[in-house]
Amino acid sequence: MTPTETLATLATGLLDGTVKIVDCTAPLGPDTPLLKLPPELADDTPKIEIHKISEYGDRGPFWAWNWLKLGEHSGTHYDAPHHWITGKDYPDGSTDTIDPQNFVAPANVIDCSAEAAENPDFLLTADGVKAWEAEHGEIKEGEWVLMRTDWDQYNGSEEAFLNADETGPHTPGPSVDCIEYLMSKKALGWGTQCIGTDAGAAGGFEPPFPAHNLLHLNNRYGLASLTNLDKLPPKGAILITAPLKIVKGTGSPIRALALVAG
Ligand code: 23J
Ligand code: MN
Repeated sequence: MTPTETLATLATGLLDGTVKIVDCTAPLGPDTPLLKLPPELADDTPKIEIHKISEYGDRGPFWAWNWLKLGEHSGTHYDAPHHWITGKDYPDGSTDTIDPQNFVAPANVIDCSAEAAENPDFLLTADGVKAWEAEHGEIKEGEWVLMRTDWDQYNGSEEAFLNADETGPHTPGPSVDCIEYLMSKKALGWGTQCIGTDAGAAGGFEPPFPAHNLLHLNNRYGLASLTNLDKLPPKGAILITAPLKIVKGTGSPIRALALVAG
């Protein structure tokens, strides 16, 4: 098939509904859960504010519009290499300089929902990824790897979503060797359904926050607070994840969309 024919086939599938769009995005608003860091570190991303400018009234009779107050790392969002010290010097590492070819890519979805239900501190390891590959096929260069935990079921409550107690947050994520392995496979990046790409306990790992550290060291990307991964096949979905073109941005809320065969 020529590329033109490939796109024509896709166009037909989009129009006749045999290619479906799954929305992998959480609602973005005042109730969106936000990250909490230990007290000695700044985490003053404000709660999202949506301010009405006017709504068809005296202040603008024919239109409605709002202005927003929100942090880059709010809700379903994209982590750019510039977010982490290990990725700070990439000239193509901020939201305005990443090659947009990277914003549409195949997704591998690793189902860890049973393990996460059993143990909120569950870590996916390199061996776990290799076992998944033995069943579903190899992860290839330039593809996303998404950790399905069904954690989106808690997204409506910040307390449940962060799942913190006096010992810190308890949310699933990747082990250090998991991300090392994915970088050796030249994956495009790593996505999760939790507040960030790293596990809740990852501040105490070596290196701390290995998903952030190693993804961005390798000029690769992260996705957080994804939803509806239970509606994606293990392989075969195409993920669209375009950050806003924020000048020198370290990340951005996104509308994460998956194309799936319906
Ligand atoms: C800063 C420090 C630690 C973390 C994060 C940000 C995120 O999760 C994020 O949104 O990138 S863990
Ligand atoms: Mn982030």
